Amino acid sequence: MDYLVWIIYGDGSAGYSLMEYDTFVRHNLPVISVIGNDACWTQIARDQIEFLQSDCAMNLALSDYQNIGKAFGAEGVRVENLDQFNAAVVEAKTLSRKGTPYIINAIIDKTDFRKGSISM
Ligand SMILES: Cc1ncc(C[n+]2csc(CCOP(=O)(O)OP(=O)(O)O)c2C)c(N)n1
Ligand SMILES: [Mg+2]
Repeated sequence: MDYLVWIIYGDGSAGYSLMEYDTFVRHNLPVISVIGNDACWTQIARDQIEFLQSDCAMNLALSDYQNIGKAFGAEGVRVENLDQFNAAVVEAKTLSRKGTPYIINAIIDKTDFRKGSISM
C-alpha cells in the first residue's frame, strides 16, 4: 500500500464504530486507529456532572479495544507509555502497509484541557 488511513478516536467514540474492522480486514484496508482511552465519555461528563450532578453512564472501563480488531483478523496493542506507543506506531505502519489494519489502544490520563468547549 502506498497510503495509510489514520483514525483518531476517544474510547467512547471507538465503541460506536470498531465493528468497521470487519470491513477493513475483508478488504485489506491500511487503516490505523489510535484510541485515546481515558475510560470515560469525558466531553459529555463535564457538562452532565455540572448540570445534573450525576455521572450516570459516563464512566467506562479501561477496556482492551484492540481485541475487537483481532477478532476480525486485524492486529493491535494496548500501550501505557510513550516508548510502547512509539513502537506500536512502527508496527502499525509496517503491518497496515501489508494490508493488515491495526488498533493502538493508548491508555491516557483524564484531563480538563477542553473544559468550556462546545459539546455536540
Ligand atoms: C454518533 C454520535 N453519538 C453521540 C455523540 C455525542 N457525544 C459527543 S462526545 C461523546 C463521548 C465521547 O467520548 P470519548 O470518545 O471517550 O471522548 P472523550 O470526550 O473521553 O475524549 C458523545 C457520546 C456524538 N458526537 N456522535
Ligand atoms: Mg474518553
